[in-house]
Amino acid sequence: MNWDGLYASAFERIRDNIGKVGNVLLAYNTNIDAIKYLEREDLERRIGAAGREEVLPYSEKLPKRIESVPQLLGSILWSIRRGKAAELFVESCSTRFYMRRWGWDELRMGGQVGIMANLLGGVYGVPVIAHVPQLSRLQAELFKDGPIYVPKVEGGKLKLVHPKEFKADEENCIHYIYEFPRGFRVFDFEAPRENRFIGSADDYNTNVVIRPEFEEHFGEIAEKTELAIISGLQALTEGNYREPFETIKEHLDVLEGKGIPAHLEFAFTPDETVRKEILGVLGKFWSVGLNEVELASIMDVMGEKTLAEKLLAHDPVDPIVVTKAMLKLAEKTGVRRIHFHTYGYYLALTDYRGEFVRDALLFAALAAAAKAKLGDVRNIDDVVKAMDVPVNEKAKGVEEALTKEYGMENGIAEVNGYQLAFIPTKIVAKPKSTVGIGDTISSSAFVGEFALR
Ligand code: 8BR
Repeated sequence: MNWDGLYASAFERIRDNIGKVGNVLLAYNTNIDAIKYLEREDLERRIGAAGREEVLPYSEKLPKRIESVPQLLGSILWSIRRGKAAELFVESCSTRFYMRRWGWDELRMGGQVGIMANLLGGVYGVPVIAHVPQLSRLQAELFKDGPIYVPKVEGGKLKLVHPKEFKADEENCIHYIYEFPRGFRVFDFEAPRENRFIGSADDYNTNVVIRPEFEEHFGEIAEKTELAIISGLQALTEGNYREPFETIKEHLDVLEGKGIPAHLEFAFTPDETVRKEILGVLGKFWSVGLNEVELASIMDVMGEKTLAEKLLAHDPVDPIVVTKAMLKLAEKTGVRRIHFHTYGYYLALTDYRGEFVRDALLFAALAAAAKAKLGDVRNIDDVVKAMDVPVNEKAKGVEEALTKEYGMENGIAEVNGYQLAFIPTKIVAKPKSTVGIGDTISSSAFVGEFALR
């Protein structure tokens, strides 16, 4: 297969047609990521000042949430000792103030909506309407220039303005990211691999607080919308999901009623009750995007334990198992498109047919590779700079398995009344950044598909 030829032509056609795509509604999560690169002396001094005996117990067992400075420092140590990521909600305002004074080395756009708004609006020039739970000055500055809009109501009238023009001086939703490299030492501990601990000083995204403009004027916002991408439901828990879920269901009904295709970006959702609720509304979506861990977690709540285990048993992930899981999900929920991505390849199962589905996946993989290679993608022409990244060799076996099992040709097969599209991805050997790659992949493929229709 001449994948590089297909890559090049998919990119060109999407670049030439992406200008046709109208407003994309993005809801609900946007925040500020504040990155702090940990330093040994600084951290040891802080632990000493907070009291070593107070701090150390939390490096053995994480608290449920952070209510004090020793809990914060202990949780950071917990991550360092294991080389594992963890994320906790920071409850106390004095600890939030402590983090704020500790400071950061870098600020980045956070939350799937924020990341996708900057990619679609700021890089591709596709107009987006974004839900930003709180628009502080710091948050506004993280938006790129371009056709990115937030709804603003003035004198009862709805206007669309760039986030920098919103000027409402709202609260900061900051996710403090404490990063450490492999081999990082504090006292006698040494990090077995690089990772991060995240303390979320954010009451809005964690509860999916929906802005009044979106509660009161959603019909009008939807009127201006051509496509929608929904994300951020992963933060909900059994304790807080009911209220936002009511509004979200209303929003989905409005979108469905107007025939606006909506994509759900299904990030890992630790709470099982919430995962079941999401499964219950999946049929209202046109499309869903997920990786192997997320697909396995859905199989789990569908009672498909064997499939869930098999999904996580092989590297690269067994594509026949993935296809079976996607079929189960599509048949159970009625969702029309499932986009699966893993390290090395993507699949899309759709209840409609056409090479444009595969070509949109190729565009997304090129965008992901460009992001990994360059760190920041400034405009759509930067995406093509990833053409020289080689197509993943390991995906050859995946392609062969799909050809043998389903008679796949040119990355397309017919399976149980659905079309299955496959592509091998381009993998950057030494990525500059992998933050937000999943969001880049899903939004590029979804929007790319509609550019080709
Ligand atoms: P998730 O965080 O949603 O799993 O998305 C990450 C995706 O990024 C993976 O599925 C993989 O396809 C892609 N990816 C990663 Br991780 N590293 C990459 C790299 N170095 N080059 C290209 N794609 C990469």
